[in-house]
Amino acid sequence: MKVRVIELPLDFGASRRGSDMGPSAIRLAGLKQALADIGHESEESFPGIPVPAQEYLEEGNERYKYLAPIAEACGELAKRVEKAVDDGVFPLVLGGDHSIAIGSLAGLGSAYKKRSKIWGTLWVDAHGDFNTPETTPSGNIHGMSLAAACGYGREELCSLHGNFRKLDPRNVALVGVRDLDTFEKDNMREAGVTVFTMTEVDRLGIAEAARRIISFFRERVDILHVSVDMDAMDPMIAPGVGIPLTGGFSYREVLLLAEELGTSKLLGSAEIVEVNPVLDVRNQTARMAVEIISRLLGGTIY
Ligand code: NNH
Ligand code: MN
Ligand code: MN
Ligand code: MN
Repeated sequence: MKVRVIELPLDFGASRRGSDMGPSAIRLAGLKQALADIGHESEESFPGIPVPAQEYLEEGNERYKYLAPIAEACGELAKRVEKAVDDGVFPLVLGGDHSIAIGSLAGLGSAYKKRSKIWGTLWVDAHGDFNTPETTPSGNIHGMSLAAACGYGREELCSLHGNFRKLDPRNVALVGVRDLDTFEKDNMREAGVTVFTMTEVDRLGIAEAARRIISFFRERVDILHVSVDMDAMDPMIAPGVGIPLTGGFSYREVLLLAEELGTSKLLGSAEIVEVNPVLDVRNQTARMAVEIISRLLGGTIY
């Protein structure tokens, strides 16, 4: 299968700078070779999506900072992701902070709607990213991206790339979650997303949790997107993220989950975000990202 790498080096959806360097760190960590090693040809989506530097932008409203430039870049990302599905290649989106998922999910929503395919999303993240401008504690749009794709939040984001709800929240599951804001939880309950908490992972073990996650999607959808925020991992293995939060996935847990997803035949697209080389140690987090991508795309140990 051909993989099309689509990069969106945008970091102003978050308050820590630096995730705009994520895509080049992931390339440097050997992405192309890793894909070739498991038998995938890869190509890049050229020319890159133009992104202004944060220093030259107006922050705008403090409840949804940098809304206009985020919407613009995400609109371009949505087109490219939709085109990749249309071209029959596997879209692999590299961020950037997690606000870029608004573009990926809009592109996928549009591509699958015209094919009448039912699709879902697995959100691998320490956070829910289910705030709205009313509930956000920070005004950072990376904390609102999943909500926007499910139709909650600013019109500019919800109606990006087509005036319809891109993703049905009943076909959304989150895993890795260990830090939700109070009112964000209310939003999630109202929307009806499913959360596999870290407590459940602890109780069941990752193998059984992965089995349940995969059957959740098998029962509901034709095709699955996975969006991986590197802060789902424990900071021991992924220190290069904006908000490192203790108690995340271990190296072996995340690779097992990725491998089970990779062999499930459900995956139609993937996205890796929040690799922040400014905060990283010897590019460790980008190398971890490459290992995760390799398993998601069907790479196995033997
Ligand atoms: N929930 C917080 C907010 O809305 C933090 C979100 N930060 C993330 N999300 N890194 O993945 O601002
Ligand atoms: Mn996130
Ligand atoms: Mn997060
Ligand atoms: Mn938080």
